[in-house]
Amino acid sequence: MARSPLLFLPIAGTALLGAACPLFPTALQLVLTPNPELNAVGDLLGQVERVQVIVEAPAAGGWQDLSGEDGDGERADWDGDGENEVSFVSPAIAGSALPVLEIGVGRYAGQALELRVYGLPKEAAADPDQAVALGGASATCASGQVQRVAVPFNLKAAARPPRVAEVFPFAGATNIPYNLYAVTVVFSTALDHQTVPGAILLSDSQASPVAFHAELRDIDLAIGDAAAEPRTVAELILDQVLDFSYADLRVEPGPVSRAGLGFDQVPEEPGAQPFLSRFGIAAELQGGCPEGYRFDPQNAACVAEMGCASSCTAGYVCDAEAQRCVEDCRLYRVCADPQLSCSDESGLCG
Ligand SMILES: [Ca+2]
Ligand SMILES: [Ca+2]
Repeated sequence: MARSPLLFLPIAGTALLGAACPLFPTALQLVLTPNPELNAVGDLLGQVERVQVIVEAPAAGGWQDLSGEDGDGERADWDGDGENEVSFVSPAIAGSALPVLEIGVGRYAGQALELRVYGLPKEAAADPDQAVALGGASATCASGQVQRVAVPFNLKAAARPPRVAEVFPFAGATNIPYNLYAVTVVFSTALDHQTVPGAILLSDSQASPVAFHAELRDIDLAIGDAAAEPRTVAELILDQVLDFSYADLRVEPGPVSRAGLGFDQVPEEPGAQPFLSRFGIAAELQGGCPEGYRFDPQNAACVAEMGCASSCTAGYVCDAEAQRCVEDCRLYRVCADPQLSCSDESGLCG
């Protein structure tokens, strides 16, 4: 039997490995590690059929030093940077655990290898653009060692239940103007618009409904050269002034994403949870609209400025340039656009 550098071992086989002689004297074992705050192993298994690993050569010149150990790997310029990488694709995942991926390192012992891991959906070609899950690691394996590496591996936003990514005014804002023009809700992905309106509720301090009409639109959030990330925005245009002390915004489970997934604000809790925010309202305005708002003379109302410094919900970070909350790339460790790298400090791709 030909030796393949890429093996797929069930998690349950871990104990056996310690006793057995590894197939490759120098190898990396990638342990795919979902973040439970985003998705459970079962969520990934429901959508990921195969795993594609793309290994970046540590130095220019490609993979000629690998001496044939690329085995089943396919050399190609997978990220379009003019240099070849090697891609390995797993067989279809069977069982109830994510596979451990073993890669023979050969002469690259002692050198840092950059690995990108893609979760391919059913019937998809081995193409990173089709991936529904993403992860990556940088790993160095000493000669003669078998090195285990935990690899963050999570479903991409469009493949997870939709939730609220950001809201304007900021969730929990305490001094919003009584003549606010609108409350804006930005969802984590694009939704089926028909499923949205009835799910959004706004109520006053007496729990009575606040009158508004919703306008829905989709925006594309482009990060680098990667495929744009579509999101649905619901603008709740207020039909009354806010003459009470606070207002409660509630987004109930109900909206469904384009991928057919139902809303859930808290993935780590079983069942679907709503999004909740209470806004405190200023009865009087001293000197016009407060900071963070601008006056709109046409509607004689204060409009919340879209800015993200303090508005991002869990799992998002503020991209000051785009003035948007974007997904924290540290959840994947890599960026959807392979030309960009994820900053450990900011969680932004750059
Ligand atoms: Ca390349
Ligand atoms: Ca939940």
